[in-house]
Amino acid sequence: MSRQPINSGWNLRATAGPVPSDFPESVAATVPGTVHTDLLAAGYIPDPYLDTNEYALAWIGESDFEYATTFDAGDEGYERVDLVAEGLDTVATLELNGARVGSTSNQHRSYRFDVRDLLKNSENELRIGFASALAFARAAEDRIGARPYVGNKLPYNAMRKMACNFGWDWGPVLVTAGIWKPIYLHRWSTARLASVVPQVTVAPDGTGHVSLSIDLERTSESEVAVSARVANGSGVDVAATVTSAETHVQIDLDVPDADLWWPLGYGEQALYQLTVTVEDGDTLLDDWQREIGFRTVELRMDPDEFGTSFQFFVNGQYVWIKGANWIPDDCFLPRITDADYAAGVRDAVDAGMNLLRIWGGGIYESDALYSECNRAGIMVWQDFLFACAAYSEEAELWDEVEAEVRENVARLAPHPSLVFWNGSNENIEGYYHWGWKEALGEGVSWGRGYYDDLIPGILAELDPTRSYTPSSPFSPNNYETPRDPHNGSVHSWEVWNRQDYTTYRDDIPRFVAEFGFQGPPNMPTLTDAIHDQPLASDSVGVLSHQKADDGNEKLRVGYEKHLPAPHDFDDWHFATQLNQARAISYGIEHFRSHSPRTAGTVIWQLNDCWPVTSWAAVDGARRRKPLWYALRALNAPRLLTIQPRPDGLALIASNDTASVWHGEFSVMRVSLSGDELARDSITIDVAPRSNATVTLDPSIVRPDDAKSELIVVRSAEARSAYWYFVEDTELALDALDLESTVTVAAGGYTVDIRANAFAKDLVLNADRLDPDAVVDDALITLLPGETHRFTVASTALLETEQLVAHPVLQSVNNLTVPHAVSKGSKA
Ligand code: BMA
Repeated sequence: MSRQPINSGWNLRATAGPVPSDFPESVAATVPGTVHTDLLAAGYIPDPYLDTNEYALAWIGESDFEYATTFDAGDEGYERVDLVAEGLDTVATLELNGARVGSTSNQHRSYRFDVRDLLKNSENELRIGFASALAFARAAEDRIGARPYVGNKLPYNAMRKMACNFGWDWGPVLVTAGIWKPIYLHRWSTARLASVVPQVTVAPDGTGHVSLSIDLERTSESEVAVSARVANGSGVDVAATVTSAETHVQIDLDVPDADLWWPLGYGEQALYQLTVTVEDGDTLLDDWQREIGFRTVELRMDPDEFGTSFQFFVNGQYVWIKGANWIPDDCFLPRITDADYAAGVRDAVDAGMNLLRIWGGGIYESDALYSECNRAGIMVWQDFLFACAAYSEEAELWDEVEAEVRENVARLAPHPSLVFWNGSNENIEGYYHWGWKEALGEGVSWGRGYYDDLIPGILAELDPTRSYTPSSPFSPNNYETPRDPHNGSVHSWEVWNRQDYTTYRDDIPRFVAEFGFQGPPNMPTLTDAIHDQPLASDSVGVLSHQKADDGNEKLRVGYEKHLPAPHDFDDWHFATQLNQARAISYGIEHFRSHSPRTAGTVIWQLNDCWPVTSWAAVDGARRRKPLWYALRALNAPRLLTIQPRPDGLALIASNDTASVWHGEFSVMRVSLSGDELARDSITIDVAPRSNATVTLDPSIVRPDDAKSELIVVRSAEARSAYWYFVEDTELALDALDLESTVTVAAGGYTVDIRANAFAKDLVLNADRLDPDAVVDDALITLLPGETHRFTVASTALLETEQLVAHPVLQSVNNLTVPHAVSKGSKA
């Protein structure tokens, strides 16, 4: 067996479409890659992510291209030589030495063609033509019937290509084409592993079980030895061999007393190597290796006093889900490196998360992302790729979906981090609540066949070890009420679209699989991408990097009840980032305080694919926004929050650890000038993995002067909790009055701050001075006399006074009490 990559000598030409007349005869191409990134590397197009370049480059998605290369292929005497394309984007026709090899129309599958008879011993020429995916989608829509979809007028639901490539409410329209995954010649004889699907379970007595379903492709019916082995490099080594002349082989392995894989915060992530080989005598014909882990995972959707639960259990243990939605990390998928995936997972781990949901408008994520999650203890929820649209069930689409689902379930099944499959994103909600049912009428398919029949059928065969829902949101008790907060999961979008974030408290949903609030990217990310003069929230570049319906207006309506109006663009930027963090904090503190009735939150969204104003916690240049720091605090193993309860304000101590939290809390009502007005102390044992609720004393909760007082709860083990009686629009804040000392320290700077007056939500935007600077914390509130040390990691030589000057150092005080307005800039 041998693999010969075909990754060099490629070039690219345009073959049809609205191509500019100066398009070069041929452009050097990178494989794997995309047309856009090749044209960018050749200097032919400007960066699509900058300013309004996206719009000027729309012709690329409307045009046809051809990739070509030549390669030598000696005859190595194998019975079969296959051309394997792991991923083609998307409408491709392949030709080898002038002969047609095949054609494709599904980005989410791999393709294998037997080309032995077409290959020459000397130079071979491979050509892959890519027809415009947009033109294909429009024609497919005519063939299979139009169905409703969201966003731009581009029918992404008529074909199998990453939906958000056609534009989303956080993403540009950049319709790609290209060889997006490796392509190679695979030479083999006798037999090869066509598919290996392990089902990994744990018996009640702790025995780990691996049940392997192995499919072979063969050139002959001779007997081969198929072996499987599970080992962990420290004592465990279990193996079995089956000799067979068949194309299907089943092997079962038991690992007594298996070490378990746990989510982050619950235990170790024990991993084992699973190896499968095929041998013919002494000759190794093929092999396959993956990391696996032993754990049980279960989504319990049980009727209870509140409705129907939606609770994840791992190894029998209830897990409060602290999750985030993950979108494709770059519009140009081949550009995403393993290091990018590692950094993305690090963003989740460092923020104390335990789950990523791979959203259905993107891709079946890469094994690199899953491997990072396996090692870090991040659980993965994978959507099947149907998002915010009705989908035709015509054979043309159905057959592609079937092939794609089989292949990706088999590919992803080994990963222990994968805990849950979900059929679609918002498609049941769309059918019943967005007018599709009425628009489509009776008897027109809309995708239910995929979610109710095709996918669960394939899962029953290939992966019965994981739970499945047909869509998110989903009500297990009633298919037609996916928005019902009492039953199953919800996507909470009334806040952001229509309602103030305080309405999060109106419901106690069972599980929140999406909710979010927008904020702009960090300033260097914004100014690297947008060169408007002057910059303003409504300047042309800023608006073209805001894709949400009425996005800026929703930002304004979202903060105006809570924050004083910003004076200039710098303050607008701070206020909107702050309000994003506030809105989500408000939601999560409420939701977490109701665990396990509410069993988790999955924020929309962790990452961005380009520089944009969006719901992301980490921006498109992987800079952590204030929301990210808020999430880290909200996901802390021990959290204090003050919440209204029927009998008054209550302190909720949330203990997401395995041991009892013996909490001693000091509770104070203080004035903004620092005077203690009432004091109480609470001592309480909070059981492991649970919340304790204590109603606060009336002396604490009744202010003398609501505008100048707050409640503070302190504990040695958790971040302080604050409660204000009025919004910041009314709060009697003074001008920011700090004493600060900046010291050069190993790896950067320390910024010591002492508040002379109450300082609310201090954010040190050090990346405004050094784009690579990273600050250790954000959103710090100080009573008069209190101190805080920020640590700034930076290798740049910074003007130390600037580190503590507006707008690098920001706070709500700056919004309340006008500071000098920066020249030439407006909100
Ligand atoms: C939901 C998601 C995404 C979208 C987000 C914000 O609909 O599933 O489609 O980006 O809300 O609007």
